[in-house]
Amino acid sequence: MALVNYAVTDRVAVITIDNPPVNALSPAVWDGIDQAVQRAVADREADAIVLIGAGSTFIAGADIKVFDTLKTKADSFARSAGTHALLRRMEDATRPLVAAIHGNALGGGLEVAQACHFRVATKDAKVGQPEVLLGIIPGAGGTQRLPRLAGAKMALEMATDGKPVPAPKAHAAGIIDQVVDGDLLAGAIVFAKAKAARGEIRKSREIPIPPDAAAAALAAADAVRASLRKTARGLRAPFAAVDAIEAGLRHGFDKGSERERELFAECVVSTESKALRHLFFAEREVAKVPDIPKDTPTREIKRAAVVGAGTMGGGIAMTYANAGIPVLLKDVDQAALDRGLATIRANYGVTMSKGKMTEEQVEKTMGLITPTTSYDGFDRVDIVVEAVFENMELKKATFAELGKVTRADCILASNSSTLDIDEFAKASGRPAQVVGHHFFSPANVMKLLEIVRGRETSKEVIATSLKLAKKLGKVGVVVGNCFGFVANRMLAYYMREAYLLLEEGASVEQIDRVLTEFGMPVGPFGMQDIAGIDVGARIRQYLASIGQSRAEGPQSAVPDRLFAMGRYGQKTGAGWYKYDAPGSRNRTPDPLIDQLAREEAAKRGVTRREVRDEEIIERITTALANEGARVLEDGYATRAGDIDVIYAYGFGFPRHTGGPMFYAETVGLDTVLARVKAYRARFGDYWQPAPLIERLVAEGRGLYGEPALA
Ligand code: 3H9
Repeated sequence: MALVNYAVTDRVAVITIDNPPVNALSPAVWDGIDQAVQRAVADREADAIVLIGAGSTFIAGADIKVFDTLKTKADSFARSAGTHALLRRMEDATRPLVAAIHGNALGGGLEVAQACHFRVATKDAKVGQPEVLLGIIPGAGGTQRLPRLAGAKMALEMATDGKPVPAPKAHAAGIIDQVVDGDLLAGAIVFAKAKAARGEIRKSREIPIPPDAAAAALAAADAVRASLRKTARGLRAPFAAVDAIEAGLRHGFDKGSERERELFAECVVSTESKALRHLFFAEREVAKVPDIPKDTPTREIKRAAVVGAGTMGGGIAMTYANAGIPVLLKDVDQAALDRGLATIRANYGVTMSKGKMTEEQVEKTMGLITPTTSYDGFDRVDIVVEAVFENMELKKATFAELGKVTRADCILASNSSTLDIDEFAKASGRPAQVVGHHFFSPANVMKLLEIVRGRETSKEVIATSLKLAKKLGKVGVVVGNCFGFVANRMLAYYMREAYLLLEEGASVEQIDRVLTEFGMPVGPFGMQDIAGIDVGARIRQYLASIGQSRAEGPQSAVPDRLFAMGRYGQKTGAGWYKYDAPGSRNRTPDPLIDQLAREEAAKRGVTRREVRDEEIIERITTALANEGARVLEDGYATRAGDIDVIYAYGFGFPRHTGGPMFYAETVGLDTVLARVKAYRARFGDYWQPAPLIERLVAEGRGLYGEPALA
């Protein structure tokens, strides 16, 4: 089969794009469409043309891999001339040209459809301009044709938030001309014939924008820019999309198209776009674990149980219920269960107040959660997620019980964030079934699931976990079983540097501000106040009891002093910040922290100084990358990209940097290495370059196999 096929049915030329899995527009597909449309125009047997996708979708966009071949802005600008001319040729077809959309028409896919004269779609189809999510803008006329079809307000929204729009909404907006019930191709042919009979052709680029609408649109563009300044700080692409739309509104289609090409060319070679494209593929790559073949058998998870109705357990139960999987929620006594359920209800209340769920949906979902204080019914579940306190003995005892009360094929997962899951495996008596399922707080919101592979975890359990993660709406990443796994092992270094910077003279507010300006949703101290200072302190106590610490180097005593004072963070009304009341998010700086930091600095003989914002970023990102490289070399993560995905989804590490490893590569591994050496000279031998980084720098290679950003 060719990539683009041509046939004539009932005097309608049907052009079918067949480039599995998503009909991405590779150069050959672009050419194929172009030639097929010209053939149809010349075909005496055809009165109209339908363009449709084979398989499960219309066109998911340009082939993203091709963007890597665009090395310079000038090259990209020059090449886009061809695409624009091609779409204009399509639009100039002398017979009605109808796009028939099912599945997705995204990015270039929607732009191809916009260059058709009409668009019909199935009810469940979606259309969108998600380019900004890849750090680019619609580059095939989308910033010019969409405002003419849908109005500038909707076009601005679609081009800056990147969210797909369902067909009925797109129909109401004018993007889709007809929603087809029943067979799409048959419906499209009827539609196309009717247009041919009336001799109707409508070129999107010629749809006029009345002067009053243009004035309102310009005001809308300003409003969008103002809101992007808050929500898209540090990003270029969303602003570029607004600029391109505005250029069309002010100067017409041709000048607007030229501006679109310039802005697209500028964006496609940007680090922002390279980083976002890297994450797009890294996110899909994580599902591929080298020794777990695609055909590894998996089990269906129809019923689940969660042990421990605390914050994490409750969030995990919600995650299962949200995915429609009935779940038992067990805790030791009714009071604990009542507290857990009250929190769950409150969380759903917030979802409801945001209009994301109706009361009926909440009741139905909560009905899937069955509270219990016993193990009754555990013999019927397919998976148990243990979410009791982070305490080795308690967890081992829980696994010993679970080994007895569940079926032999039931998966026993632990939500431990740090501890050795092989210990739980041993305690359960069924090590092949034991796996770590490390959710991130809040478990019902954060998209990451670290799937921790124990020494004896079976391949079937890993494959099932990956499939289950998808069903739960999570991105599952398989990691090895070391202390803290990947996310928290690296986080210990992030936090070490934050504490030390504090003692050296930076303030809590400065460090949090610098990290949020970098793009983190919350700084390290704000994050700890949310997660609970007690959690980290208890882990440190446990490690001290077995003679270990989480990261080499000086351990600041400030967090433990806060813990001793009962300052656990938001929940106690005080932590690194002061809060209006326990549970409140309204925070103010607390001079006490500075005093504690001074005392600890004096004890360690540290001279306080003014710390530059840049040093904060450099120290923290260098610590993360250096430890990430060790994680990689030790084999606890499969690829550098897996670490990037973990940090993007587990901690909200800014996507436009590509994750901590990709960021290190954009900074330059040689620079990272030089920094580690400089820190060693300045602070002590606990700073040691990761051997992997030393080797890669010596060989002139990058973390991704190649010099990644050549
Ligand atoms: C664009 O169009 C720019 C324009 O303005 C034109 C400028 C000139 N390219 O996600 P899945 C692969 S920018 C290449 O697992 P799902 C994907 O890597 C583009 N490959 O499936 C995976 O490969 P593998 C704008 C692509 O069902 C496989 O297809 N468009 C592309 O969960 C299956 O993907 C977008 O940003 C692509 N465009 O979700 C849409 N798309 O099997 C990007 C997918 O080897 N795509 N692949 O791992 C998506 O959002 C989702 O893939 C989609 C399907 C929702 C379509």
